[in-house]
Amino acid sequence: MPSDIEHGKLSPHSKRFFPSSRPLTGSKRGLVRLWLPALVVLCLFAGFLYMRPDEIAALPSKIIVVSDPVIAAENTTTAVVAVKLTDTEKRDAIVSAFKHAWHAYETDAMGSDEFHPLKHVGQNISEASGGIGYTVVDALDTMHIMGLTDELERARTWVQDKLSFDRDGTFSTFEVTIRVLGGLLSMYSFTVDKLYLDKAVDLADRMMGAFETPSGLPTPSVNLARSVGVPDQYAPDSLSTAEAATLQLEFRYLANLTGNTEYWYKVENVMQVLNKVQMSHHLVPIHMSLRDGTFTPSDIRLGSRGDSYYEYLLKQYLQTASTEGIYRQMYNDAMTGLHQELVQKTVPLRKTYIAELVYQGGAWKLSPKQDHLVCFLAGSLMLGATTVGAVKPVSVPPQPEELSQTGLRDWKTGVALLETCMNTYETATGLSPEIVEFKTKDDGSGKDWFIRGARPGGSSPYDARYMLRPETVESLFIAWRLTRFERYRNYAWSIFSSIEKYARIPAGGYATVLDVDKVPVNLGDKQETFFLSETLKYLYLTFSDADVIPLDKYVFNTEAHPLPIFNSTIQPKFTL
Ligand code: DMJ
Repeated sequence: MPSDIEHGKLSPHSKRFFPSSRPLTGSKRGLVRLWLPALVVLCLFAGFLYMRPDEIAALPSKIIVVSDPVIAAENTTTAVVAVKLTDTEKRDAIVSAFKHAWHAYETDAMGSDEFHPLKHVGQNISEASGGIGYTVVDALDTMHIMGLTDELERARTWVQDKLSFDRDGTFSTFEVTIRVLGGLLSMYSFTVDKLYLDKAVDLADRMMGAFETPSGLPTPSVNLARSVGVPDQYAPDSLSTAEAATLQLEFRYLANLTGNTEYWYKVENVMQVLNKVQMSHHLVPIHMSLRDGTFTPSDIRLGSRGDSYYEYLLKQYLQTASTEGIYRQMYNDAMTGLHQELVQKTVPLRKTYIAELVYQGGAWKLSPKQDHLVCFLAGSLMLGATTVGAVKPVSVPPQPEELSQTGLRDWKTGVALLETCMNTYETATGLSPEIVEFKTKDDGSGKDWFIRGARPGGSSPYDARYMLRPETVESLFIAWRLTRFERYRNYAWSIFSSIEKYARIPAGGYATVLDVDKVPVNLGDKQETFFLSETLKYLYLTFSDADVIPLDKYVFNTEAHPLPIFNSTIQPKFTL
């Protein structure tokens, strides 16, 4: 059904809202059918204003229709009107959750890389050498965005007085980049406080040794005190593809800030190496060789070790104001490969999911398994559709004629995948498992996914856990921003409510739910740092106004640290 209200105006073409100016000659029944729904909406709206006078100030200047014009042609959604942007009450509830998580960490483990909220203790990644501020730095910009000035001041003091990267231990090149370097750079972009830039430069300089390999691909780990790369002890030639290709936003932004081209060219070279060994479908196996930069025969997936390669193709293009066509091309090619090889539908209910290609016995075989991690792709596809896939300025929500054929394709897949991701939250706790498998045959049970190894009364398989992951709320945030459909806020709120109900520890902090289908829950003793940097930030932004970190001014790194879009002062070497 096409929208009757567009961008705050009643469409002049809408007979429903603007019946002909000729005198009405139809029957009374027809008249009632025309005006009754409008009257009901008006009464509800008046009632809303009466009940919530405080919200009047928060009303947007426009009334926004919430039916997806791209999907509407297929008649799958119902229009709902969203009447406000900031939802103060829900946003404040998310801030309270952040404080509950942060204060527990601050009390029991301040400065430790990781936090075990049940034991009330912290732990460093490299115990021998000391911590590098994983949790503190990962959480800084969320505090800044939420306006938590006291907490932020204390955290800044810790960064100033205690944070040191002179650590003679082994640290993941990828994790340190996305969490610590990304967090520092995001804070610098918001505050222009030199403390954060100086720390970022110190850290980046110590990481440069990771790129000293025959191929130029970085070693998976790095010793920060010695600035030397550390190969994997069991597979010294091997590196995860996503880990090599998820450093670029951070190092490129730092290069642009400082003028130090070395940061830029080291990570750009990784993309050149990757591009040289592209397969015909432009999807990437999850392992590479440090020696010669080729792919090692291995699984192909949008989940662990593959995911953010695709995310950063799009975001590298967006980061430099859509000027580097090479990334646009690589992204488009990869999304076409994705649709040809991996986009699948479940058999009973025809839900869209992203399968994996498992490498076995010398060949790739399709497997109907999907990590929770894959749910980032829903929002990524929608963001890509409205940028790379746009043929003219895109409305909110996007109109079909504004998108190219591939843009339309990606939008529809993103919307459908997000619904599937939400289906995986239909569990006893309302939380999604780490990994699901989709049914390829109808077993008559009315459900089209399951958790491998889960049996009634049996012990909980690893796949059944929810570890406070952000990917679905990340996609809901993007979907909300690009459409303003209340449906996405409702989904986000239901996930947040389940986290509150089942993952919150009354004494402080949040923990992993070990089995999403078991109530009462058993908790695993870890509050992941991405809960503070990603999950709660995306939830907060979903209930905030759209001009808080606007999507046309920032790219979020894969750990949800916003980095500004900029016009590069550095001449790229990797071009079309
Ligand atoms: C985060 O550390 C990042 O989003 C990363 O890209 C993969 N997943 C975790 C959170 O689930």
